[in-house]
Amino acid sequence: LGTSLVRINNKQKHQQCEAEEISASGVISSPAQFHPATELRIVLIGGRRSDGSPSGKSSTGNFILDQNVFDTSRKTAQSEARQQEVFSRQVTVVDTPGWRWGDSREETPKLDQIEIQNSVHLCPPGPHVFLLVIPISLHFSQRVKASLKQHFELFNVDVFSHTIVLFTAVAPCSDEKESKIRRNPVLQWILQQCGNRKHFLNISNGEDRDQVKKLLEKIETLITNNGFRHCSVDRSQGETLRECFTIFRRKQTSNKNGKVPPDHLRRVMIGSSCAGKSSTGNTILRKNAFGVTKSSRRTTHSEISHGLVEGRRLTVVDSPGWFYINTLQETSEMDKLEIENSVNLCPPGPHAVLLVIDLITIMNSLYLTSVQEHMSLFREEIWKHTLVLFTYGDWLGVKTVEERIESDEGLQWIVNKCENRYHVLNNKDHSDKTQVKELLEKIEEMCAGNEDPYYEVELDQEAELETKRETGDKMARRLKTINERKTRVLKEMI
Ligand SMILES: Nc1nc2c(ncn2[C@@H]2O[C@H](COP(=O)(O)OP(=O)(O)OP(=O)(O)O)[C@@H](O)[C@H]2O)c(=O)[nH]1
Ligand SMILES: [Mg+2]
Repeated sequence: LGTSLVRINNKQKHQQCEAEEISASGVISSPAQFHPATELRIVLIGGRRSDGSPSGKSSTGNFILDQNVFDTSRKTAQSEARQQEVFSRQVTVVDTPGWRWGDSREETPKLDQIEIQNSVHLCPPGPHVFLLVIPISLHFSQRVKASLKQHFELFNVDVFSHTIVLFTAVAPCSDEKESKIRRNPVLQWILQQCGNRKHFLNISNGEDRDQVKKLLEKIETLITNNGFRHCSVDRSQGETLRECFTIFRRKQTSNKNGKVPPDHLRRVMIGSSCAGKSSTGNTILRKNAFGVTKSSRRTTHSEISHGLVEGRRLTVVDSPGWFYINTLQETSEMDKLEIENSVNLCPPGPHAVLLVIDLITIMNSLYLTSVQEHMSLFREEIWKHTLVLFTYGDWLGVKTVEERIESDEGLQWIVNKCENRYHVLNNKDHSDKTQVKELLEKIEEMCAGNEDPYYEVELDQEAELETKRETGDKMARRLKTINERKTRVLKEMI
């Protein structure tokens, strides 16, 4: 996206907003006052012929902007925005990939569809006009009509009411061409949908700038008729599209080990009680997925949640904590079962185990032993997939985390055991998106370095644990009934 995003300077943006505010409030009532517009935002759309030859959107873009800014030597794969001053207007043109004129939307590659959808987000706050670029020599069949309808649905807005049909040709417009348009029912249908707005562009005559001037004037008339409104654009859709892009790009680019990083990361959080496991899950998923300890609210069961973050599909498992200096024996059987079972909730196994440790508790020998013993609920190789996640980053003060680790032997042991993988989070700061992004990158690096990308779970163990848990649950229910009965009897006696 980086290259395709056009930087519109703030002043222009400001002017634009002002113009739109004024027009929206109706202060400017006469079209003459608005004409000519100071800024025009144009999206070029259209198809390709079945032999793959283009309809000329990129050439049209270059023609309008009077600059060779769009590459016409190859198929446009990405929507791109370019800006120039043309006839005293600041004109932004967005070029898009074309679909094949007769193809149904399903036949158009998904990435092209996303690129087409994204075009409207490249000219914020939204395009004034869509130019449907049609080479006059094209044969228009009923299939083309269906294809056009389906591809127009890619946009949320009523595209037709913002569209001008732009007939391109390599010769001047002739009567013969005019009559071809009149005779072709599909072309007539398209023109009707677009309120009969059309323009001819002889792209072989670059000298004739008057053609462009007239086009800009037609666009301005359209803007006036549309009540000076540009197409409204759903910003949240723009964000979702960017996430989709990242997923696609990541699929295409291999990481440095030649492995493709998993686009679906599974991770489990393990740690002592109140270390901030549930909060960490919420920070990563950017939502309140897990209940956070307030007074006595602690996590009692392993829970799973999902999300789409930084272009990755994430599965996060939260688990109950143990009292921080408990030996394994001192932790209740139910809690042990839940912790053990956490990794089974995301088969075939987690890519990362986040050993959550808060930076406010001193890692004394009891705490360290407790961590070691509770980690032994899993196979030794769990350490290869473990990253120390320090919470309470806001409590570090002027110290760096490295200084903190150096000053604490217990922490040193744990960080060494995890081959120096650690990350600091401040779960109270939801605005800092980079802390999660960096964590995801560290996890990917760990996956890439590991022979097995994830800690494989033993499926029969899951069934075994489930049976144990059910027995535990039954026992707990029985104890609860007995206790309730005892309480009732006692009350009656009293
Ligand atoms: N200041 C600060 N507070 C945090 C941070 N992370 C968590 N907390 C607070 O620490 C408390 C415990 O957080 P939880 O996320 O519930 O801890 P947990 O590990 O899930 O606890 P259990 O479910 O009992 O095992 C809550 O009051 C959080 O708001 C952090 O980075 N900074
Ligand atoms: Mg919790």
